[in-house]
Amino acid sequence: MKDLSQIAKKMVAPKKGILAADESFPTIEKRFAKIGISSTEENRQAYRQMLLTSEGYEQFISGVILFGETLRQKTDDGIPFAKILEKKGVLPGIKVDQGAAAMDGSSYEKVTQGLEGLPARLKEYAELGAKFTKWRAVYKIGDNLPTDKNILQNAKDLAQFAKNSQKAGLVPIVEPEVLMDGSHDINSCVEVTEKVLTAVFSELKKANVDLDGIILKSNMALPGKDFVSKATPAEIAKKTVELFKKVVPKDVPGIVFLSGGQSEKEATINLNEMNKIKDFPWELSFSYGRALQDTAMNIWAGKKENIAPAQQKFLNRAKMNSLARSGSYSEDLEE
Ligand code: 5MM
Repeated sequence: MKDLSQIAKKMVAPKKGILAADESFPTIEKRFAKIGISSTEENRQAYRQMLLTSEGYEQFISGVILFGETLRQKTDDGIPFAKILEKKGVLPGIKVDQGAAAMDGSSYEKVTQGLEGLPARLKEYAELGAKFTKWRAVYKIGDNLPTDKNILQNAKDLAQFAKNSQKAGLVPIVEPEVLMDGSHDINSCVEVTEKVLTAVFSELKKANVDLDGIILKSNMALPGKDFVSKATPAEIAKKTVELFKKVVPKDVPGIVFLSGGQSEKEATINLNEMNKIKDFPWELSFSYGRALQDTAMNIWAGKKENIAPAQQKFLNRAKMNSLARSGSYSEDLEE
């Protein structure tokens, strides 16, 4: 357990955050479609190679969440991606859920899949060099949604995932994501997130998961994408920290945010605003996917000649978020 707690602390080390590069096949296909390239194994390897072999991001990034395929892939020179990360002192992690499926045939609510055969997969991932794992559950806010039944089922499964990961010597990133989809206000997001996190921590406790050996990955308190107005960074920060203080035990070493559809800058500004508050017991960090990759991916666009400028953009985004870890970011520092 001491090892798990040390890894967890390293994952949320000051000034650093986690890159989420664990897009599943359907998600990477969607992202690549936007830049006009097809999701072939070759393109996925080339893209992840561009990101993972970038120089200098290890100053700002403590770990990378990979997709199963990527953990088994190598650079053009035959070096496994996990080794590239290891050499940089960056922890390799792995998404172990197998996506979300409709709950009881309902098209509205989803339950994350992947518990079957999980111990065997975890063993293999640890052998391939993974140090941590991730499992994401998703909740949509709507009329009477999410239901208690859905919240409970996802919480139980997150706890089983976390317990199994710890047994395999891997630090679980527990990710219940309340989606930004919809026209709800920020208070509805606070209410649902609080309910979801309460259920998650209750199930983690029942499953005897060691809280100092997990990382929580959460959404921020935000109004829905289609709500009439945006919230200010100060309001987002205040409401998010207040809600965490009610439900996240202080033994948890860190909370990392997903960006969930915020722009790159919004995600950085909001994290910065949170870290200005300072009065909380955990590290508050980032584990962004889109908010670390969007510009870099657009510039790369599948072309070799764009690798260097794309890497530069990735490095810059990682640096801006690193500054936000201590509340030292300001927009005039942007390139
Ligand atoms: C990178 O996206 C991850 C994988 O999602 P799928 O299983 O749907 O392909 C996702 O879990 C991600 O780690 C988090 O949601 C954070 O990503 P964003 O883009 O929200 O920061």
